[in-house]
Amino acid sequence: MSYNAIKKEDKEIYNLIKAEEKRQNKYNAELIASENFVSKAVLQAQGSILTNKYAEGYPSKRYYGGCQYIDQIENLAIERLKKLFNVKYVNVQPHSGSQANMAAIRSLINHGDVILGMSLDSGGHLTHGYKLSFSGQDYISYTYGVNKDTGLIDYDEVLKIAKEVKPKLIICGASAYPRKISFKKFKEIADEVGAYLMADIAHIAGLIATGFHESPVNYADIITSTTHKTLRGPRGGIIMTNNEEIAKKMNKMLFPGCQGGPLEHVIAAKAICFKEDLMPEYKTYIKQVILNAKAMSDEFIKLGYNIISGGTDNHLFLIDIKKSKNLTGLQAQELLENVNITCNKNSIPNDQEKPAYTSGLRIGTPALTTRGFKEKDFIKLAHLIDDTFNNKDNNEKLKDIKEEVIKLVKSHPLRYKY
Ligand code: DSN
Repeated sequence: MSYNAIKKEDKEIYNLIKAEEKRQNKYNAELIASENFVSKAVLQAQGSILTNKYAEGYPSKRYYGGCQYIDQIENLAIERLKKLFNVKYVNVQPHSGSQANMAAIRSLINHGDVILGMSLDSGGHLTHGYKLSFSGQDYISYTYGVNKDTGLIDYDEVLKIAKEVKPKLIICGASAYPRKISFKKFKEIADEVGAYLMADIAHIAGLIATGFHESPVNYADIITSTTHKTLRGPRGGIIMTNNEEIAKKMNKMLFPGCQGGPLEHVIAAKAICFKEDLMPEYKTYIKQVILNAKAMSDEFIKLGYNIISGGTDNHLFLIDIKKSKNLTGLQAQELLENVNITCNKNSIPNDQEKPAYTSGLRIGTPALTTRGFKEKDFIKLAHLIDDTFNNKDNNEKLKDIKEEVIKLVKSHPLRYKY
C-alpha cells in the first residue's frame, strides 16, 4: 500500500508501518492462532471516511443526525451476520471480544452472581472469570479445566463442579483448546443446574460458520465472538442470540452500558468480511486450515513432540515444549522469532510455569493458510521449527534456517496485494 499522505505528514509513523508491513508480508511465517490477513477491501473500509461519523445508538434510533448511510451499512452488517450463523438477533458494535463478553455477561446476570468458566491454563480466556479481569472481579468466579491425562474437557467433571458452585452463568469456548467443544453437553449441564449458557466462539467462529464445527446457536443463550481470527475480518467483536428478550438486553448493555459511539468504519469492514465468509471459497479455506493444523501436529508427533490432547480437530494445537525440548514457552517463542517464525508461548493444563514463561507453545494455521500454505508447507515448517530447537546454539545453522523460512514465505505471496 502506498500510504502517501502518511509519508508526507508523519515520516516516523510511515516508516514503522512500512517496516511492519514488510515483517507481515515479506519474510515472516505467522503462526499465531488468533491472527490472520484481511482482504484489501476490509483494509480499505477500515481506513475510510466512515471513521469521521458519530452514530451512538442503533440503525433508525441514533442520537446524531446524518446517519442515513451509516444506518444502511450497519444494517448490511447485521443481515449478513444473521445469515452467516443462521441466528435471529445480532449486535455488530462491540469494539472487541472482551467488550462483547462484558456486555453479554451483564445482559444475563447481576454483579456478584456466580459464574463458571474454563480456567486460563486449560485454554479459557481472561474474560471468562480470571481474577485480574472484570469477569473475576465483578462476579464470584469458579473454573473447570481439562482432564490431566487426556487434555479434553471432562463434561462429567464440569457437571460436578456446576452442582457444587451453582453458577448463574456457565461460559464455554476457549482461546487455546485444540478439540471440538460440545455445546449440546454444556447446554445439558446448564439446564441441570438452572444456569444460563454463554458460548464465546472467537477462535472457532469460522469453523462454525462453514459447518466444520457444531454451532452453539440452538444451545447457548448468548454467543460472542471476535471478527479478526478465523473469520478473517477487522479487529472487533459481535454478540448473537435467538432470544428476543436477551437481544433487547444485550443491545442496552453494549450501548450505553459498555460503549459509546460505534466504530462505523470497522462495522463496514465487518460487513465486507461477512460477505466474504458467505462465499464458497471461504469454506474451502477453512477446510484447508483444519487439514493444515492436523498435518503439522501429526508431523510434530512423528518428530517426538508432546502435543496436548494428542492432536487437533480445529485450527490450532499446543506443544508441551517443556516436556518435548526442555524449554519454556518463552524461550521457544524467542528462538523461533530469531528465525522469522512467529507464534506465542501459552500456558498448558496444570502448567507449573508462570504465564510470563509457560510450558507451552500455541501454533495456529489460519494466517499462513490465507497465504496459500498447504499440508506439505506446514510439514516443512514443522521440520524448520524442530531444526531451530535442535541447533539453538549453532548460529550458522540458525542463519540457514532463517533463509529457508524466508524462501518458504516468499513462495506464497499474499493473495491480496497491498
Ligand atoms: N488474545 C486472543 C488470543 O490470542 O487467543 C484471545 O482473545
